[in-house]
Amino acid sequence: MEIPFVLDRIASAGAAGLALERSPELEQDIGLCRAWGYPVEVDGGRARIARNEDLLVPSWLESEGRSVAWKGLRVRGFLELGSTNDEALARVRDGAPEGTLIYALRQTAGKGRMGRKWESPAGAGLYFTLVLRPQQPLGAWPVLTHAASVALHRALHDLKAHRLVARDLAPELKWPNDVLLSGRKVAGILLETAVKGGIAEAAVLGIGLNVSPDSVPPGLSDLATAVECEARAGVPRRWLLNRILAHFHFGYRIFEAGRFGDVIEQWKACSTMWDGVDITVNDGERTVEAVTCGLTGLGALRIRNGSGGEATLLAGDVRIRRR
Ligand code: BT5
Repeated sequence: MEIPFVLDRIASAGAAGLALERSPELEQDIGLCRAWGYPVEVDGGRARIARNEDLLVPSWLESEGRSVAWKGLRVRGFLELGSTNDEALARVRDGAPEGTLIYALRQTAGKGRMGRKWESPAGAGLYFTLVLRPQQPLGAWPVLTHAASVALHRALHDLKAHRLVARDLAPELKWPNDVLLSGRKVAGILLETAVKGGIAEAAVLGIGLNVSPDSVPPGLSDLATAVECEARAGVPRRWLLNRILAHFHFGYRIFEAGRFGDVIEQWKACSTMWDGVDITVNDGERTVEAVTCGLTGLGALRIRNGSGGEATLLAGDVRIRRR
């Protein structure tokens, strides 16, 4: 269900507020916005919403995102969706341009890789997907996951640099698509390709980031964490999303310039697990023990097994073995 349009109208009216022509539909829409956490005030026949850095209002995100980076940003906000990636794929089929951003306050069927689930409770995290129409060859598109990981890493660093939190969160990247805080997963990335007539026409880049403690799946507290758990402070979601978009835009320009190796070097600078680390790797079929020995120029993981044989992994699940 899309966020009622009246929220954007109220948000755009600023402190003066929006003069209301009262109707049952309008009352219902304002009630819905409030129920989903938007503190709309109605006073003297005018509706207002106080601006802060946390609220995910489509028009605010669109104007802020356009001013920092994505000139063509088009934001569609949903209270609830199955999956923002699925919505983005559907919109690609209808011709959605690059820079279309879909976000939801809650996902009921958030997707991980290989048919897994991404738990996405209401208002607790950031769940969003960006439509991209890369000009680079399809074989290089996986590098977009690395660019997104770097963007998340930098945005999390910014929290301390901009004094929004007192603690350095020390984010760490784990191949291929995880962002960790204190060794636990705080964000995941799902890159999917939209194919039309056998030709890849767009990439949809989905990101799930746990922000408040409620976003950590109850059964996964050993493996997962949230930004606010690590920061021990409240963290404004829209500010964070804007930082992620700005950093990703920077990385995407490097990608579109064909400088894939530069993106991979940036990724390596944010991770300690890509060289000389004992891992267990599952490639979907079997699990083996190995040692990491670098990344290829397109971000595939090089590994060496116990008998000295080397292999290159394009996808898979990696666990770090502590000696
Ligand atoms: C991922 O998959 O990490 C990709 C997650 C991408 C989610 C975003 S949200 C917006 C967009 N729309 C979508 O539908 N998806 C994207 P994978 O590496 O396969 O990890 C999935 C595994 O992470 C699950 O099997 C759980 O073990 C764990 N997990 C599920 N929910 C989690 C959460 N909220 N926080 C941390 N771990 C979680």
